[in-house]
Amino acid sequence: QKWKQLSRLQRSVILFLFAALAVCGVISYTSMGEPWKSLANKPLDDQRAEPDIPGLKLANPAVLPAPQKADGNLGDYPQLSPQKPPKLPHGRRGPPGLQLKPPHRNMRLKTQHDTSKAVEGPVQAEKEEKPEKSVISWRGAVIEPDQSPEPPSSKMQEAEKPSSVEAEEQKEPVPINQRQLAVIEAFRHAWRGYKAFAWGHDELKPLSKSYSEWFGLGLTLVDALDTLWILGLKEEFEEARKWVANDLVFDKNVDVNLFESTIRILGGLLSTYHLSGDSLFLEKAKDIGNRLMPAFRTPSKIPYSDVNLGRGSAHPPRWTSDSTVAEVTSIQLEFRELSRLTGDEKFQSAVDAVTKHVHGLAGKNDGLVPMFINTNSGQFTHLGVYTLGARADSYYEYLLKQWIQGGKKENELLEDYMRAIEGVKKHLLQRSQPKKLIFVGELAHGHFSAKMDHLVCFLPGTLALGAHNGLTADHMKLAEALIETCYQMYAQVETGLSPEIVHFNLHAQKGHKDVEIKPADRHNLLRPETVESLFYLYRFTGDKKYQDWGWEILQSFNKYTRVPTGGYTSINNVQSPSNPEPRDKMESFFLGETLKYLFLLFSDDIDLINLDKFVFNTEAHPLPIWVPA
Ligand code: DMJ
Repeated sequence: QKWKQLSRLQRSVILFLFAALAVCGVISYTSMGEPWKSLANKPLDDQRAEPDIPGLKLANPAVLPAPQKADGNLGDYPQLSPQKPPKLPHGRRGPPGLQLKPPHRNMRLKTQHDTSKAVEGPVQAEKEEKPEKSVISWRGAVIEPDQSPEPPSSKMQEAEKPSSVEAEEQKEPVPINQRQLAVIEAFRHAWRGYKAFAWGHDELKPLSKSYSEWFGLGLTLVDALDTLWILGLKEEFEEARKWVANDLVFDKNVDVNLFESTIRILGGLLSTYHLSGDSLFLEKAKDIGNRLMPAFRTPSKIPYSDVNLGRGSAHPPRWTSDSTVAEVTSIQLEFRELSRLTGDEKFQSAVDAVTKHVHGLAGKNDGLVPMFINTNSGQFTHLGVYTLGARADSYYEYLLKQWIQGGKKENELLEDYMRAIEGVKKHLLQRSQPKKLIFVGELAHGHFSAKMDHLVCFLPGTLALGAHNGLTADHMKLAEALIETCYQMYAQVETGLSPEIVHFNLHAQKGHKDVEIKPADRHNLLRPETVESLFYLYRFTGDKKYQDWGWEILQSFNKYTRVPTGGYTSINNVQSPSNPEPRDKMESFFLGETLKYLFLLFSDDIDLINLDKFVFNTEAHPLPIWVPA
């Protein structure tokens, strides 16, 4: 009525004002754009003096996803149906302002469809958003300037305190697709063998229908706990839980390797605690964590490689007083998380001292580290050899991942990571012939070697994770190039499976492929690194070729490593499809990592272990990213 009473002129003025306001709104919205993208796309050197970028927001707080429901016909692999492209997380924000939800005590297994508990949706959560803080940048990375690290004890209060807010988003369940079902089928087949012939022992020997012991701690079972949870295998999980409750005992006169037991057992228990909320797993994690601490009692505080869990004594390997660099620098995510959960600072203090010491150590070559470190002197030894493969690999991975875990505040970690990647670019990258694949070689006393371990294939995933977290976009480009190379390490081989080590051809020769394999290197241990990187690349790009490559790899595993009576086996000869020479051993990381990453790679649900909320340890056990203070 009032509108009708206005004169034509008055109406025109009002309409004009509305139109002007709308235009201003559109202009200011589009000019804001996505500030982290423009930052990330600048060349590295241009980014050093990047001004503050207000409004830039980093990691989302951790929340705990419900497990996937797994059912359906597992017996065959029907024709693949096209999948919807994933919602890419680049521009996506999780519900901000939510607290880290401590898992419920005695929580029962939940399925994705179990939404009976109160949940806070994104709209409500939006209201709780804290005012955003300004950021500074360092060589292409974004850093929160005013958040000093908190002592673990106060974080523990936060982690253990029950929260009134359920930190779960209410969302439509994403159905399990055919490729995921094929992974579940493979897992069940492997589990069947383990259960029948190796239950409670470290590794299945599927051909001899027996087992091998390494630490005598049910390694495969513990390593596989969170995979069972993520794949939604409830019955198997309950059975395994019972074994942990009744039979997993660490008070044993047994020598274990500090690194291996940390990443596989401590890491596996911590992530299972976070996913399931069952305090049994935290209790077990505390127990083994305490028993591993004697390893740090060395003159230099660089830990020994071996610890006796029952006796509380530790020692280096018999032939040396050196430890491996990757081993002493890739236990940090787990020990830091244990401190946060228990409130006991000693775990974090011990590993942070190692990180700090290595940060300041001489003997690096443009951020690249040697492979050994002496536990008496604390100095690097065997100087002059640099690799991203065995004995150094996860040093680089944990620099980035600790930085992410801690909320991107610990600048020295980032500094070392960025410097190391520059070192890789400067000293270790080369192109092969004929396909001109970019690969990561090795440097020995100034001489380049075109050798690349399969282990190096963790790098594309790590680079992509860094780029996703605001680091320079050329890391993503390198990640894309390197994952192509890792894929070719499978595709160019007769069985479609990568050998342990390849040598790349630097010169084109008639009839030769890029990849050469020496007889001593042609085994395959069911390793995860390539499918791990495929998972990250797919999550961050949505390019389905990465899923297709992973699918090819799964089929090759099924064709050449599957043992009919249950389980999968390492093989000796990836170049012989007629006789790949089974080794009669299923490594625990096949269940802990390889099949888990394949399952996640085939999923289009970015909340199935959301990478803005969780960071995977080097054994594929997801740990929460700490909530910024
Ligand atoms: C695993 O134990 C871990 O991924 C580690 O970082 C490297 N070796 C194996 C898998 O290849």
